Amino acid sequence: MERDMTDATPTFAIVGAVNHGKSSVVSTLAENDQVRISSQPGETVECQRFALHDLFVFYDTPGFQNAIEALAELAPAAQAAQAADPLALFREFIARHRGDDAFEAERLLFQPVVGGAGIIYVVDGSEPLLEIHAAEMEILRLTGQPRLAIINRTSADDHVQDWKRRLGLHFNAVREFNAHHATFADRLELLETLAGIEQSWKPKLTRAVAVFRDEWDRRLGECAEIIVELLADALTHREVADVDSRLAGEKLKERFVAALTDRETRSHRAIIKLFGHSRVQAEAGGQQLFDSELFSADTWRAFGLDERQLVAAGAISGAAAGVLFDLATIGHSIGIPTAVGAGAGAITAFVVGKRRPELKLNARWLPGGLRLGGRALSVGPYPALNFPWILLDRALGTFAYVINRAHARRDEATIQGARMQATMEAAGLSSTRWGDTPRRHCERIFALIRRGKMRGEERRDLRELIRARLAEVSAAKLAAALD
Ligand SMILES: Nc1nc2c(ncn2[C@@H]2O[C@H](COP(=O)(O)OP(=O)(O)O)[C@@H](O)[C@H]2O)c(=O)[nH]1
Ligand SMILES: [Mg+2]
Repeated sequence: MERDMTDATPTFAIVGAVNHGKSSVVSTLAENDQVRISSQPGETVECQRFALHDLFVFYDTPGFQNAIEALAELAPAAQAAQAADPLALFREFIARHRGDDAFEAERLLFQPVVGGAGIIYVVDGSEPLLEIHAAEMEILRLTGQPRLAIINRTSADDHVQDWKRRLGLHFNAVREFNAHHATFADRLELLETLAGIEQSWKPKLTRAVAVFRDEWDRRLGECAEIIVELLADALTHREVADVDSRLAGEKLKERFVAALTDRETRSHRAIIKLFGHSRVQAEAGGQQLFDSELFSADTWRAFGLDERQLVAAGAISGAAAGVLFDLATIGHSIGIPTAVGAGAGAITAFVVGKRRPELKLNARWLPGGLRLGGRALSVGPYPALNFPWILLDRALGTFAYVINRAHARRDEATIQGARMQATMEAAGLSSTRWGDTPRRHCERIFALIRRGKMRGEERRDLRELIRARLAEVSAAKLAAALD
């Protein structure tokens, strides 16, 4: 590590009392859900290094062990030295106590600091401020290194005001930060605060913050790409079987549903991974990612467009996609007045509403066939108007879940689709809330996908439309609603 921060990656030692949430803060800031967190005090026994995209380095430390005695030794030395090189005192302290069990934690904690690291002091605002904490703060002040204090809370008890008063005397900045509920915006804000605590570090840190922001945009773009690929595959998927094979129609439909379900799960897993989560499940115990599956009646009621929007979507894609609907049958069964006349798609949407249309089994000659020129049974592509919107809503729900889950969480989770949808709906983020213009634009692209005619240009448009939605979701604070 360099003393001079102008070239080195901005580095911070996370220090504080044992069990005040140091490792949790590191985990959330570094987007790393593998940081060791324990309810057993004193579990962190060495400094561990974690990097955030090679832009910031954080050292998780064991915390203080013997702050009062360490201060008794350091304070008179500091006074004698008149702060010529404050870190020299700490280097001497480390050398003097080599092999000394009484100051093992302090030795480890001072190590990155004497190497030039800035200090992030984590305190638990639900614990009372004690004399020992005052000693810790004083030691940190003696280092002369830039210092940020973070007030985290591990329970509802509230001593935050006491902490704030005291921390304000010893630190360049004091911020509240909830290690379990921090969003991207919260993390960004904290990194920006770090950039402001020391003038000479500012250019480097400001650059790192800007690159981190770009990195986030890049991931939103990648996530949008995952969703575009899902839509392109799902809207064109077809299961085919030889008519002579024993694969009955129902079996073929099952195979179709299973293939699309599996395709969706793969995308959701990719999204979960993109945001660095390994404790969030795309499926649990063989069940689907969502408690109600992609093709369940509940899903079709809750997700996607509303009736009015479906009629509009039908007018766009019915005409454009050339999807053939069994108009005669539908017309007869409910007696649609001919005056509806908004195109086949609109009528289908009108009739079907938000119910899931049945999968149709086709027996036909396929060009080339399964065997050359053979007759084949097929299921799909699935023309239901709401299908892409349901896929979109569910993917956005998964995205919203993972970006609002702090990496400090150590519980295993399975995403609850219906709950995500309710949260998104309440926050105005579900697809029913899209403006008419982007929705129509999407609808036209969906129609092109279904006809196998999406070109690079439209693909890019779709990606940008989805990316804009992701940006909107990422700006919303949903973390507390997801617990
Ligand atoms: N509810 C809640 N618990 C937290 C939070 N931060 C830490 N904890 C818990 O407090 C305990 C100690 O956290 P840890 O990060 O290991 O503290 P350290 O010893 O300072 O590294 C663990 O059981 C954490 O799960 C928080 O923001 N909310
Ligand atoms: Mg720890």
